[in-house]
Amino acid sequence: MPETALHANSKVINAELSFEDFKKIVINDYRIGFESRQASLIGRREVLTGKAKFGIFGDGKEVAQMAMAKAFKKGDWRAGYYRDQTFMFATGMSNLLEFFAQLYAYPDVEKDPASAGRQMNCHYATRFVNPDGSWVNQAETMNCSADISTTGGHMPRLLGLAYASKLYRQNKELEYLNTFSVNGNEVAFGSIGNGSTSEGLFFEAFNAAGVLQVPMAISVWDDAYAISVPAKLQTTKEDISEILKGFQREADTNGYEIFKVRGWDYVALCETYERAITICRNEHVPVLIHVTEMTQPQGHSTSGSHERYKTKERLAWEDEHDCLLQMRKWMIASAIATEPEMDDLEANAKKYVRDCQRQVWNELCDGIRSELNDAARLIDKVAEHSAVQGELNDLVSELRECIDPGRRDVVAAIRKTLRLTVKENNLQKQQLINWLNEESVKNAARYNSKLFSRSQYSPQNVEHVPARYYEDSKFIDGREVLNACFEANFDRDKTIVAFGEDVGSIGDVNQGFAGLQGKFGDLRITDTGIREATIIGQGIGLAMRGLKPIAEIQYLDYLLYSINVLSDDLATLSYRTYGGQKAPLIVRTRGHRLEGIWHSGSPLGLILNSMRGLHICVPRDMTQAAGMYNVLLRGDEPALMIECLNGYRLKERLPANVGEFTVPLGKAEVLKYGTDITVISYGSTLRIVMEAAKELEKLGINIEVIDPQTLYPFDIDNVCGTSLKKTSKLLIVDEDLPGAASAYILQRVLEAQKGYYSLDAQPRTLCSKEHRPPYGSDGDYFSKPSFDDIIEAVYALMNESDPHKYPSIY
Ligand SMILES: Cc1ncc(C[n+]2csc(CCOP(=O)(O)OP(=O)(O)O)c2C)c(N)n1
Ligand SMILES: [Mg+2]
Repeated sequence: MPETALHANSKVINAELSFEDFKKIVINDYRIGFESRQASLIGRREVLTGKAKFGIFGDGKEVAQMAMAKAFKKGDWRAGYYRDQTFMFATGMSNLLEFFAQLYAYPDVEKDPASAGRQMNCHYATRFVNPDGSWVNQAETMNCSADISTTGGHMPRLLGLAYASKLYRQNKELEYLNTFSVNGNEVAFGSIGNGSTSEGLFFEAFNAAGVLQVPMAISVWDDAYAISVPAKLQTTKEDISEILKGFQREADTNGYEIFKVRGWDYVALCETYERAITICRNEHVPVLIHVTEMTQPQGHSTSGSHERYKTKERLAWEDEHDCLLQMRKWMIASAIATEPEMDDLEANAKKYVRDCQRQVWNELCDGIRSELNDAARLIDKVAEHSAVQGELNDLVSELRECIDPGRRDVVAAIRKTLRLTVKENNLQKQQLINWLNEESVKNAARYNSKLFSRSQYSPQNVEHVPARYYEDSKFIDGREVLNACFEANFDRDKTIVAFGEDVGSIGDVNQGFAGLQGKFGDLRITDTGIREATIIGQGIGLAMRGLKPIAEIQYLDYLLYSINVLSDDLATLSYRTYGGQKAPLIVRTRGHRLEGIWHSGSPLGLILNSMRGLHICVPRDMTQAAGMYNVLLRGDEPALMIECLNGYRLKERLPANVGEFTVPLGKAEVLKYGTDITVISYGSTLRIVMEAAKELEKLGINIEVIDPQTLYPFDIDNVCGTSLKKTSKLLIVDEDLPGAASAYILQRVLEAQKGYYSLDAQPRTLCSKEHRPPYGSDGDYFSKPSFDDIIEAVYALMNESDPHKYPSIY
């Protein structure tokens, strides 16, 4: 029996609520919890019998989630993890049909609105972007940001979702955005497992929310384990709320309200959530609700069994403290329901969940069966006139006998048919090919689409406006060009905010935002702590909630401290929700050559390989950067902007339309026309390439220099490939490691643009050394492509093709 009896003054029994009404509410809660449990039990069976691939469920966590759901309102947000099915059912943000659809990887957004079959089961999301790319009215809906599988990986985003409420409450200029917020009265609910609180991201986000004082309610579901690893090996004192006590706010400090409650105590849970969320919502104070004594009736996931690592005593304790069992006992003891009534409810719930499961499975199978039958009929027709009729008949029989066929079985059978009949002039084959082509389009939409929004609001659709200069246009420092661009955009669009280390008061370390905090206020241009991962998360949350954030990472070298968030969360967002969510965040940073192991990084290979789903902008100067910002600030897709660290004080001409002109993404530019060699480079090295080009002319060599400007997308008009047709020789000058970004560029130019067919010499890359560049100018000279290196690399190519005209230098 729960120790917590129903207190006479309990808020669960509201004075205005009759006992009958109260009973109905409790019984309904129990029904939701029990259905959720059945879903877990059936779900596990579906995996073990092979219909689903993997299962991880929320059994043992049901009661706390019903209580949490009671405090969750329209306009609120969730960022949580895979245990939250009961909460999702109780709020109506998901249901049993969707639960099973995702379990079976049903690739249909109507069936699995969270991910269209792309995510593992129990990865939740609501759709807050309409099919035309516009936002839904988030103030009128309950909102769930899309889960990711990395435990703790959602914490930075949770911070951002909560921070948006602070901006909506405090910045009166945003009041008109009432489809995103009602005066910032929303709470961002987070959930995390006890084990995952060991992650750095948890602590970083936890501290930041305490500093920022945002309405973030973080629930820790504590079942004393993280797969097999017990609390003793996870958490100091085995108790997360105990060790976080220093965050408790006091009369004259900021901080948290911290609550601790047992996961099987329905009444205490309801009371705790009501109290905690009221404080969080009204006072904009983050709260921690540590829910202890939770269980895992089926163990961690379908990957193993917990009998392997839990003692008999622990397993017996878990049986006894199963939250639904405890709630049931309490309901009977409190005369809320009789035992037969409970039996009845449970029997109905079991049947209902089973019916839902069967319905989804049958619908999925019917769809695939009908495709299979189409394909089988077409293969039969090919077989009628084929020399390999027997083999084809066997293939069709095998296909028809498939027990749980997938689309891969259907498509593989067709592809095999085409291979087997490759030398036959069989007229029936064309129908098969046509059918396969049609299915390929559908399968590409199912499995390979929506890496970017590509909606009407995509930066690709932002109108091209050339930069305008007058005769008296001034030459000013590059940083001042950026500063003017930011000022114009902040004036134009009240939703734009910028934040990062040293961005606020001094206007960033290179003064791109200098003076702008004074003009636009510290809610729009804001300093943050040193916490790269949550700076990105802050941006993701704001961007999801209709604001236009520029999140600054002080130097490119420090992007690594946020790469998990960029790669796992931001880059996958559109894809993993099938375009149902977006976060048009601009990540601003500066990099390439300066001096020192952590101040001269250019790890574009790493970035390109981990951030597909973001535009990667590598402008050669601040004017080009400004033109790209003008595009991105008007678009709805995320991007990383890498400014040239050594370019802020170089003189550039200020465009008259500095806040409006655009540099389209993916448009390569020929900086110098030439005939002998195509040289592709980007960012800071371009200046050196251009100097080298002058010297090379003295040696009788005329190079063509191309700046792709963005590495993703890369040169969409094939400027590089076209240049190669003229020069037939290729050199890539890249500050990244050998075989890193340059390998990517080679793939784009030689394979995608078919540049290979234009070559008459081996393509070359000139990169940095494999170590990071040491400090000092000599370190730079001997580590990164230098003026001399470029000249010699170009010359060597010419020497190779005509040693008489270009005799060897050495
Ligand atoms: C970053 C990361 N590391 C490891 C894993 C593998 N993993 C998945 S669940 C899990 C245990 C999580 O335990 P806990 O946070 O206590 O949550 P519970 O499953 O117990 O509710 C681990 C280690 C992961 N998904 N992500
Ligand atoms: Mg756990």
